Amino acid sequence: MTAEEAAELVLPGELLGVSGFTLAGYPKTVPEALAKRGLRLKAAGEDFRVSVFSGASTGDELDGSLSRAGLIDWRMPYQSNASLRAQINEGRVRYLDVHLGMMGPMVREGVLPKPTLAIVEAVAVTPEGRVYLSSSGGNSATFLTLADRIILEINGVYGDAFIGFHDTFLPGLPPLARPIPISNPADRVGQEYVQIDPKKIIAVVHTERADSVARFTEPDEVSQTIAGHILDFIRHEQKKGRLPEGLPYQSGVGNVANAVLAAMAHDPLQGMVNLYTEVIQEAVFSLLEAGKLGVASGTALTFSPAAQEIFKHNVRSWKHRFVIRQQEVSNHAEVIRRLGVISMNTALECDIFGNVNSSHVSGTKIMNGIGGSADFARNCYLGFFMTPSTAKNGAVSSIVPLVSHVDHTEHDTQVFVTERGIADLRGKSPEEKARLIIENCAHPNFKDLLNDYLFEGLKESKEHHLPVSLKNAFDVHLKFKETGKMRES
Ligand code: 0RQ
Repeated sequence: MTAEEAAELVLPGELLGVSGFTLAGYPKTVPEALAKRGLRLKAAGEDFRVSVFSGASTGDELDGSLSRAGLIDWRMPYQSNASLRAQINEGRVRYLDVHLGMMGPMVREGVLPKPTLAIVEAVAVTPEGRVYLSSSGGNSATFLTLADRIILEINGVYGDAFIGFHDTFLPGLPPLARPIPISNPADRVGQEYVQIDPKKIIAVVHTERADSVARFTEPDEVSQTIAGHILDFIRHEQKKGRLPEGLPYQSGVGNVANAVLAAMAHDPLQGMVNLYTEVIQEAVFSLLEAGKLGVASGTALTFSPAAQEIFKHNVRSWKHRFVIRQQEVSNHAEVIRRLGVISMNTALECDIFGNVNSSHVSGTKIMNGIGGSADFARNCYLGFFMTPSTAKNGAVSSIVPLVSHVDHTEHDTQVFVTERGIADLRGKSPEEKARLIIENCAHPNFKDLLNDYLFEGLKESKEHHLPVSLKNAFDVHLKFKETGKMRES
């Protein structure tokens, strides 16, 4: 049926379980039609809102159009859309920011309600109810299995050649959970499709629309410098015998993450690279071109339309290099720890004691969410948090006395990296960490301020373990709030 007809089947107040992870594989035309329907109903004086569970962030066609129409009541577990972000920060959308690897189990355990309607993008569906997902795994298998009604958007841009990338496996729940049999990023342990009861399908809508992922831009100088520090550090650790060669990488969202993969592709000393990650970004192409990609296992292929064309063109020869999993498996603590993943994620700010804020600007305004960063940071073999040393054209230091919101505690972080240098925090006391982070990672414009803070902290906490000065901890944040900069120039 048409997207408009399918949108008429959505009930007021219901919980939608949608496909999509970091702008890959989300339904497009049904959400847009639903937004239009919602606006019409609102104009007629009717209240029409829905709640949306997804894998992670979806495109503007979904999160953007539904939020602008004022339709979203409750949203989980991750977003990156400007309109939706504004509504969350205005308190108009109830947003819960949870670990991406935990969302599916929480729904299946009954801790969170099960979606009543699944709206999922797929490449194909068979009469027996085999659903072949498109460019992301996300939580789609969970939503398709639990929802009573299903709308499928069959997207023609992918073509049948896309079938075969997915490995759909859902671990058991305690007390029946068994080890997940993945001991190599390339291991396939499930099926290429999600099996559903075809009687649950209430609509099939055909579309022909690419994921709206922004074009990959060449890494800037700061990102390249950060990438260089990371690669040098990895080499150093391997030489010292503390880091086995060949461990797989997880790389987070954004420019710096892309820059690291690009740097690996161009580095003559770099051998084959395997990824056990959640988002597979476009930079993976540079590894493929350099003949250095072993296998990339993730839950989303986040490629711009131009990159999707290249991917389609090469899809048959590249198939054995990619595995798309459900996010519950790509982000599973057990597998990440077994494989010994090297994890690289971006921070908004890091403090001198080793805590990291990835999600809330000035402690209050959501940016995107914690995403899967903690699934990896907590369980990895070696973990980096990277950030440019300043933000907002130098007005803000990304290294602060105390983070204004904590996503990753000092107990879960290992190595901080800025363009200024690298701080290996492993095996260091709180004071040693503080001195190292200020010396190696902070921007010179903020070093004296941070050293002054540490001095105060050491004075204030004479007989305490952690040299935190409670009196001055948030001075720089308050200054930023009042003046738009963390210090007078
Ligand atoms: O603001 O948009 O107004 O210009 O924050 O910063 O430099 O564009 O950073 O796109 O690399 O994203 C942490 C958000 C970085 C991302 C974060 C302002 C800055 C800008 C964005 P403007 P950039 P990136 C795998 C892992 C959490 C989830 C995660 C993220 C905006 O990486 O969401 O890691 N991570 N998942 O100006 C005030 C500071 C600031 C600051 C930056 N210290 N104070 N503002 N900004 N630093 C993927 C998934 O899990 C799905």
